[in-house]
Amino acid sequence: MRHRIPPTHPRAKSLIIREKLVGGFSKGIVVPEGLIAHGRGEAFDYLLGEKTTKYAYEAEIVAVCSLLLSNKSIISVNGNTAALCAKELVNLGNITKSKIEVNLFHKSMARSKAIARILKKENLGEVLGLNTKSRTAIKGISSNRKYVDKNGIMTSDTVLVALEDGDRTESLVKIGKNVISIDLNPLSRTAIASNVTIVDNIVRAIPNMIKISRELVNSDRSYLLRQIKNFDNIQNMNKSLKMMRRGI
Ligand code: PTJ
Repeated sequence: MRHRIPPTHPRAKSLIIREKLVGGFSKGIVVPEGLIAHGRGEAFDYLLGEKTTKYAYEAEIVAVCSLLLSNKSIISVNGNTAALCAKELVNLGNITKSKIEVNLFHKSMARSKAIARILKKENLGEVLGLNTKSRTAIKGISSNRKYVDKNGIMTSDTVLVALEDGDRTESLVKIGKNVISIDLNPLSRTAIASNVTIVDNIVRAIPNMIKISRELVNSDRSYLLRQIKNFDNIQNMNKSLKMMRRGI
């Protein structure tokens, strides 16, 4: 870490997250745009009281049920998510048997390799998204996010995305993927287009989902399906929005 954050500082948690991103930027993992994106997320998080709401937790339960029920689930990793919670993403992937694919908006092979290195350091066996031979493109996406792995996102049934742009989320849903997103902005196109939207900070959402996965991994399929059936994503997002209004 570049700067030591005094643990007694009232904003210590938030400052440590910033330092992680700045560290990720120095190592070539995070793009400058990622720092700006984080600032937007922080503003929404402030309105939530920087806590996981009960609605976000409900969405996290449903997201885990979807991952556990999927035949081929994939966690999509970008610069910010790798810098903030590489270890936890690998952990969640292991428990839910989800593969991990690097997918970047601001694409660069050097950055993909740097992200793959930190995932491997967390003992991830296979990192998808780097092999140009198995690369294919999703139609209808103008950005470099369209490039996905034939053996990963392209042939998956469920995709977990975080800090994502709306274009790819909409396209993934259009081609029949079940999309789970983690996005602090409940008004974003990603949040609106997703099948399950988690309005929470990724640094809280992923550890919560690890805990939930451990609790649910041996549950009956019928129990998992029931949780999904009883969930209304739009209603849940509106409740998060109401909490933010109350925050103001
Ligand atoms: O590493 P790359 O090249 O793939 O680029 C990643 C960024 C983040 C730059 C790119 O995906 C981007 O520009 O994202 P957007 O369109 O700014 O969207 C990011 C969304 O994530 C916004 O709605 C933010 O509110 C939200 N967000 C930011 N930080 C967090 C967050 N959501 C959850 N947890 C956060 N920590």
